[in-house]
Amino acid sequence: MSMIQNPILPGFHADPSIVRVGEDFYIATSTFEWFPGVRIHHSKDLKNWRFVSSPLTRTSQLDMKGNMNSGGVWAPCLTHHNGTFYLIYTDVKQWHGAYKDAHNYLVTAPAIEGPWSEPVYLNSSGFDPSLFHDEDGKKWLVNMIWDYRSGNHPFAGIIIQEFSEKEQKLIGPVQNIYEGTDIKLTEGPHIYKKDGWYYLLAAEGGTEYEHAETAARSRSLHGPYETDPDYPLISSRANPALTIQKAGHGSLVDTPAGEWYFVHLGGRPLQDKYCTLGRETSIQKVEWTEGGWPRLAHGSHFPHAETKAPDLPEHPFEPEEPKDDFDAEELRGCWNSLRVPADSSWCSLTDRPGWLRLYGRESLSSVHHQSLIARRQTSFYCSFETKLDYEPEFFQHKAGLVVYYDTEDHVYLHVTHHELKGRVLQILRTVNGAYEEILLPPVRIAQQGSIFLRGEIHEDTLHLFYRDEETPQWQKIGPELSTLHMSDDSAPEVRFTGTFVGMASQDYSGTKKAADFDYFMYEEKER
Ligand code: 6LW
Repeated sequence: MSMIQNPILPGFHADPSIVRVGEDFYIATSTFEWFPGVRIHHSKDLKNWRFVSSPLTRTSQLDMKGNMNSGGVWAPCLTHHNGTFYLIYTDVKQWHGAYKDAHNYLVTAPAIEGPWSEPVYLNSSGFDPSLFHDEDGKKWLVNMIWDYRSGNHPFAGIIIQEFSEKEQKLIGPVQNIYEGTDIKLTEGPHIYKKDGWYYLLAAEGGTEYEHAETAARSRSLHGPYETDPDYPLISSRANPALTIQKAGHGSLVDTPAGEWYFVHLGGRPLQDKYCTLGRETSIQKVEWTEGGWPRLAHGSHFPHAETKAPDLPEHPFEPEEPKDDFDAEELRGCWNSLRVPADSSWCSLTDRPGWLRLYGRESLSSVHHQSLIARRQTSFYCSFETKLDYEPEFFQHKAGLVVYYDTEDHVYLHVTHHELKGRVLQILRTVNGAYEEILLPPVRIAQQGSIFLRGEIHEDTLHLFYRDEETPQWQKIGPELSTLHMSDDSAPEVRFTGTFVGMASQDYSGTKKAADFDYFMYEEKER
């Protein structure tokens, strides 16, 4: 029997929304403050997945300049109807404390690769918006709603409102259709119609170790919705032995032959707590009871680390090349920037052909104009390296290799200038927003020529290395560092992304000094 190994999308890929179009499956996942917005993966067998598109590529669709960490694109919803893809998404500007500010939008496209439309503004009443296409042709926006009157626990249920395609706006009354169960914090809704029932699936319990997904149903879209008497459908609650923790928020899909699957988020903790890879996407086979409720096919509420594959021909894709030589004119799909697009004002593959040039801008703690390009860490065992041409003239010129969670937590091995030593290497680390220089004094290096920088991650440890053109062997630099602070679970406030590795460049003087990267190699290792 063929099995699917979880997670199917390793590394930070949270809040999966799945849709089938004919024989093709697509999953859209959240991207938060990373640009471009929303990642879509494609599969033909639910087992093998490849990245296919990121719809939000322009600031007219998504401008996250100034957005707080873990704001931006939360839980998107991807659907397909009459030859058109519909993507509903939130841009969360601010969400800590009593002040909530999230805006919901719709974009559409004739094909998954685009072109994706300009956005239609929908509402700002809550987050996790999704779209339901009813059989009568009407479309309904479904989202969790904040109760702005009620302080710290402002989750007030799931609302629906009609979306008029003709008028391109929401019309008619807002109706609260479901207040959730005693697990509380009901969010992430998706509605499905099956055998005359409207099924409402919603996430509950907050997106950490208490997370869960609950099903409810009604004969009418407008309710009343009855909760599955055996809820939740899935949760890792109270079972720390499970490989996949935090199981919850997800969505349902069927195969052409009528087999059902639930894709959901989950985290794999290090030391029983720290999910440095963020919340990843897993899949479980689902069966329906005679009474018409969905159940995990293996017969419990707990996520399994593998699930039975559907009866579909296997369809593997070419694996991604570990080394990116930056020879193309556009960045590969694995690369991301912070909050705004990687445009030619700071990021170029053509100003020095064959190299990625980053014009230095603000610090790694800026929520506005960072020159940083990074990719997800997708394995607990990996290495990454780059070759850098950079001639700093001032201590506020920096460029190098970064391991980045957010502005509060990152590690930076970089080349900079020291008044007495000239060109030096330095390691900066920020833990929970507190900044420290790990390497004091900085290490003097060759004053000319390329510098090679490397990192190796083994579970919760990070080692850094360098060499120059004259020395073929890597030299270790700095102490062994812990990666645990670069996780969802290590900050005082809940946060949602995961660890990235990449390249960055700063020039606080405003003159945009260039740093040139010849390649970036990311390799996964056996344990
Ligand atoms: C997601 C929502 C949630 O939109 O976390 O805690 C958000 N709740 O469902 C980020 O994944």
